[in-house]
Amino acid sequence: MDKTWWKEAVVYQVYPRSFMDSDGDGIGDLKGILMRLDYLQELGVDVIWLSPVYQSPNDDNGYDISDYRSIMTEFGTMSDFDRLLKAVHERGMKIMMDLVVNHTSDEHSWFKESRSSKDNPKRDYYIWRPGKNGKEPNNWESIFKGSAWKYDEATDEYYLHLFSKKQPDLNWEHPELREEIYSMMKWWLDKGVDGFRMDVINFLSKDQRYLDGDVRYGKQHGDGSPFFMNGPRIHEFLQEINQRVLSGYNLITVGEMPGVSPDEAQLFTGKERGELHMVFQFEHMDLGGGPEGKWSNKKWELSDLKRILSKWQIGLEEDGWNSLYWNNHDQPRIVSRFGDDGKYRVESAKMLAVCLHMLQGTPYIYQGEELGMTNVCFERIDEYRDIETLNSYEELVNSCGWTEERMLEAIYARSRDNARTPVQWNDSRNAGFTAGTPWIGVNSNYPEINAEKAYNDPNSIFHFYKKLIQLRKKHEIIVYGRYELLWPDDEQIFAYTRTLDEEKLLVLCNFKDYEASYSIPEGLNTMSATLLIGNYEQLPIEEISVKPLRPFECRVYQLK
Ligand code: TEU
Repeated sequence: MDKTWWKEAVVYQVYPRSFMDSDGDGIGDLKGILMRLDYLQELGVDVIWLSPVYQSPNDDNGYDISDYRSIMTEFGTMSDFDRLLKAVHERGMKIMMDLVVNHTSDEHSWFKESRSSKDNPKRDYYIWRPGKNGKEPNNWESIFKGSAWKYDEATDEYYLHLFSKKQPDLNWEHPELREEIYSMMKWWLDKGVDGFRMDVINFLSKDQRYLDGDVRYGKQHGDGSPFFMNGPRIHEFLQEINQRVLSGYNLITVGEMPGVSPDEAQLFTGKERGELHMVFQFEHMDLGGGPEGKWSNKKWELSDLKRILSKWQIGLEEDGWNSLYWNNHDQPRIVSRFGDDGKYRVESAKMLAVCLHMLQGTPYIYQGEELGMTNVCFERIDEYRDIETLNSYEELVNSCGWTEERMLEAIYARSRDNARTPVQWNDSRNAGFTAGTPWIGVNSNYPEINAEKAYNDPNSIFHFYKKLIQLRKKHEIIVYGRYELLWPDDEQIFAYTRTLDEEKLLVLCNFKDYEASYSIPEGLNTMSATLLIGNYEQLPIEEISVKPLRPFECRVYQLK
C-alpha cells in the first residue's frame, strides 16, 4: 500500500464560532484559535480543519458564504488569518479549509447580480426555473425542510436551494462559474493553506431534467436526492477540480458526501482516479434514522454498526482510503450517542476513541471530543440556534402534530447544537470560552468537564487521546494494517484484528455497561501479547481471555 503523510495524519476540527472567544463578543474567533494552538500541539494533531471562516450573514453559521476572499467580521481580519496560518505552520501543523461551493449565500454579489434580471451575465451562475402551473418547478424538499425552490418576484422565476433559502445552489454546468471557483481555490492555496474539506461535494452535478422525486407516505414534498447526489457529471467535475487546481499542490482533501456507498467512494478516492483523497460517508451516522429522518431516532444494534464500518474497511482496502469520524459540527456528541454520558462517561469515551482510531483510515477529532464533552439539554426551543433544528421543530410540531415534549426529546438526542455549545476550557464563568455572553448556552456540566481539569489528570480522556495519537506515530500497523472483524453477530463486543506482515493487533471494545465474556479465537497467539492501550488497569497476560471485559472496557494487544 502507498504510504503518504495524509494517511498517517490525525485531523482536528475547529468550529470557530464555539472554540474560543478572544474579544468578549460571545463569538469564537481567529485570535481565540491562536490562543489555543499550544493545546492542540500538546494533543499532537497534525492538521486543523477550520469550519468556514469566510464572510457570511450566518444563516447557517458560515456555510452560507457571501465573500470567499474575506474573513467573517466576527472572526477577525485577513491579517489575523495570515498570523494564524503562520503560527500553525511554525508548530509543524497544517490548516485545511472548508470549501463550500455547492451554494453561496443569497447575499453573495454573484447572487445579487443573478437575481437582478434574466439577461444579467451572472444569471446562470445559479439554478433558475419558471414555475409549473403556478407552483414550484418540481417537488423536491429542502434538507432544511420546506420546498427546495424559492420564488423570486423580480424575474418571476424560482431558484433552487437544497439547504436554506439563503443558500442558493450554484450552477456547475456553467463553465465561467467553475473558473471563478478554481481561481478562488488557487488564491487560498497560494496563501499557503494545506487542503480542503469539501462541503456536500457530491451534490454539485444535478440531473438536468429536474424530475419530481418520490413522495413518501405522509410527506408533502418529494425526495430529490437521486437527482442531485452523485449526479451525472460529478466525476468529471471532480477530475477537473483536481487537474485545474489540486494536482499542483501537496494537499489533504476530503469530500463530504451524504448518501455515498463504498463502491462510489472507491471511484472518488481511487489512486488512479485523480479526484479526492477520502470522503466523509454517513452510513454509521444515519443509524437510527426513520420516516422523519434523524429525528425518528429509532433503536439499532451494535451488529449494524459493525456491519457498516466493516463494509467500509473492506470496501476501500485495496484502493481508496477511509476517513474515520464519530463527531463533527452536525452530529450529536458521541459519548452521549454511542457511549454513556453518566456513570461511565470516561470509560466509554476512551473505548469509542480506541474503536475508531484503531480502524484503517485517517482519524478526525471534533473539538471537545477529546474532553468527552456531552450533549446538551436546553429547556426551551428558543435556546437553540441551529437552523435545521428550528425549521424541523416548526414543521414537526406546528404542522405534523408532534408534541413539544416529543420534539425536544428528539432534539436532545440528535440536534446539531449538541456539538456547537462552547468548548469547555476551565471552571470559570462561561467555561472560560468568553468574557461576554456566549452566542449559544454553555453546557452546565463545565465545572466537571473542562480542558484544564483534563490536562491536570493523567487518567483523563484528553491524555488518552494524546496517547492514541502517539501510538499511531510509532506503529505503522495502526495506519496500514489490514482489517478483519471478529464475532460479527456479538451485540456487546466490537472486536477486530489488524495485520501487517508478521505483526498483529487485537482490538477489543465492550459497547455495553455490563461485563462481556469472550474467548480468544484459535489461531491468535496471545502468549507474548503486550497491551498497547486500555482504559482500565492492566491484567496479567495469562488472564486476558479468562477475565471478561469490564463495562465499556477496551484493550488493544500487540501479538506476534
Ligand atoms: O452538511 C451537509 C448535510 O447533509 C447536513 O446538513 C446533514 O444532513 C445534517 O446536518 C444532518 O443533521 C454540510 C455542513 O456540514 C452543514 O453544517 C451545512 O449546514 C450544510 O452542509 C450546508 O452547507
